[in-house]
Amino acid sequence: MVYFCKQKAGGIDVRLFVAVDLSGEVKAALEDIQGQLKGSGVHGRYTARENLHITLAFIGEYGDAQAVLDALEGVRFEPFGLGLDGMGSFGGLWWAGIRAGGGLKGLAAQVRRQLAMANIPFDRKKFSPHITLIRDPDKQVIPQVKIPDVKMTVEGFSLMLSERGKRGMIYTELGTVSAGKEEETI
Ligand code: 3AM
Repeated sequence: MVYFCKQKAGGIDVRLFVAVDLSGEVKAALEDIQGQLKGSGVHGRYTARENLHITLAFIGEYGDAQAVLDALEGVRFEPFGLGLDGMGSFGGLWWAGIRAGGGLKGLAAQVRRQLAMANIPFDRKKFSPHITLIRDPDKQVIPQVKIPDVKMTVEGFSLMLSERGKRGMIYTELGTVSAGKEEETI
């Protein structure tokens, strides 16, 4: 586990979630899709490039980020590949789908198991792998888009802090867990 922001990892309640960060290439492909949506006249709250991620578990307001980091440290996984796979929606939230074999679901399951074992509350809704591209689009139907053929290897995941900024959400990595390693030093 690498800790990035120790000063933010304790004390008052903060909004937390666990996520896989995406490679520059995958983010560029997602921006390409967002560009196609914009080109089709879709307006709404597009996810900023730096906020594109895959949520593994949503914890919400919680006071002890250090305890969460400690729990996540117990997750063991091997690197796995993922690619993009079409688009879908949860009501007014449009997302890019993910093709990842069992690796991603296995990782989410393990993350959630570790949180549960440490009595850290999280949203128990079934994991549905997605990357949010836009919220509150002003159209009902997703236009036809071409999904770029990109792939990346997931080598780690992070505990994220979510804060409301003047221009939208600001996500900050509090720590990261790497694949295939017993112990990590800074
Ligand atoms: O962008 P995605 O969908 O991956 O939607 C929020 C975002 O996920 C989700 O947590 C991620 C970081 O904010 N989220 C926010 N509030 C939530 C809630 N009350 C939530 N997920 C479940 N329950």
